[in-house]
Amino acid sequence: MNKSALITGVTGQDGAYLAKLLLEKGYRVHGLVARRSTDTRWRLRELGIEREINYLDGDLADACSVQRALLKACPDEVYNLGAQSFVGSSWDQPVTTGIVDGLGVTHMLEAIRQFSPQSRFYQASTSEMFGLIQAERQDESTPFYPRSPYGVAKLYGHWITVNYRESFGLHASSGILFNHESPLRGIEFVTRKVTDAVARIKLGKQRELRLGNIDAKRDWGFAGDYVEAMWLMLQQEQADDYVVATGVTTTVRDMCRIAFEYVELNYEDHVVIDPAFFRPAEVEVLLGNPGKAERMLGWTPKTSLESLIRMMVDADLVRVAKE
Ligand code: NAP
Ligand code: F7E
Repeated sequence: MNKSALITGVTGQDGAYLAKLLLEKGYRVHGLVARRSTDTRWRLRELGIEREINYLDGDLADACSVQRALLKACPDEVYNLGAQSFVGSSWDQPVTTGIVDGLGVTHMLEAIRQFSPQSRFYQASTSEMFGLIQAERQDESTPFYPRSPYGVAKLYGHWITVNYRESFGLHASSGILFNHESPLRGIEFVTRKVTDAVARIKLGKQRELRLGNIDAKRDWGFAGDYVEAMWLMLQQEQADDYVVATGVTTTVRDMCRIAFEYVELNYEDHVVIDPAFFRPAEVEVLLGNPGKAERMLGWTPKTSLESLIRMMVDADLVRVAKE
């Protein structure tokens, strides 16, 4: 019999790529979708899978809705990707971020414990938990030091996942994923903000790009590669925690240079530094060590930052030209 999966955050970047991967593997895919007044399925449409998902109404902040969705889906695997995922907004909406990204994980785990303890569980943890880094290269044993309400909420989500695994024997794994991007990335995140602006500037629809701290460094990978690591974690006999990263870190400045140079422009002619985009507390540098994922899961990143940025600029050139 084919396996089934419940994905929270199925309309997000990772949810869309993961749904596609699981559908290709023959899974029946259920997606928890919170009620919104606007259409949020554009990513699933772009991947051509909008009609292949069974949508279940529910919000991670609402424990009853999560339980109901789990009972309807009876999934072999649950991927908890739903979150308020934008670090910048987490200072403006700290309580919502805490409820959805922190307590929402407990809602999922508690529903699994009570109604579906055989379901395997994946928690979308994050390199933001390392924040003010305590080691030059961060791995599974590096102490955490979050620097935003988002990072703090996700740290709760991470530890409650570990705790339910140790307390109740649930097959619950936490993927500590470093930044991963794609043409389906939300426009508020810096890579997509840059590639969208590059396309607009190239096509004469915009002149400047306003950014914050371009000296920040990130370990950027491709979302399509990273969802494979999520799936691999749930195929292991034992649940565990894994860092997923490329092992290469780059400044926002150099990422801009790559994007602008691809269309024969110079970023220095267009980027304007705007204090409005600086954060109350910054994560200056992140650099992951994916050694454990490589050894235990046989996972390696396949996409360089250069090809990722080229892929994103190409997609944005097509989108902007169509407007
Ligand atoms: P994303 O594009 O922002 O998607 C987030 C998803 O969560 C959307 O489908 C959103 O639904 C849904 N959601 C938001 N609030 C919800 C609620 N209250 N109840 C149910 N669903 C809700 O994020 P992503 O980049 O795909 O990331 C997926 C997960 O990985 C997130 O948990 C994120 O924090 C984590 N993560 C991401 C990265 C990264 O670099 N991308 C790295 C590490 C960890 P709507 O579309 O309706 O808003
Ligand atoms: O910022 C700097 C900003 O918003 C990256 C989420 O997926 O990855 C993501 O969080 C860096 C930061 O991603 C602008 O200050 C400069 O240093 O693209 P971002 P993030 O905050 O790293 C982690 C792993 C997650 O878990 C999150 O869910 O870029 N930066 N100027 C800027 N950032 C933005 N957004 N906009 C700017 O204008």
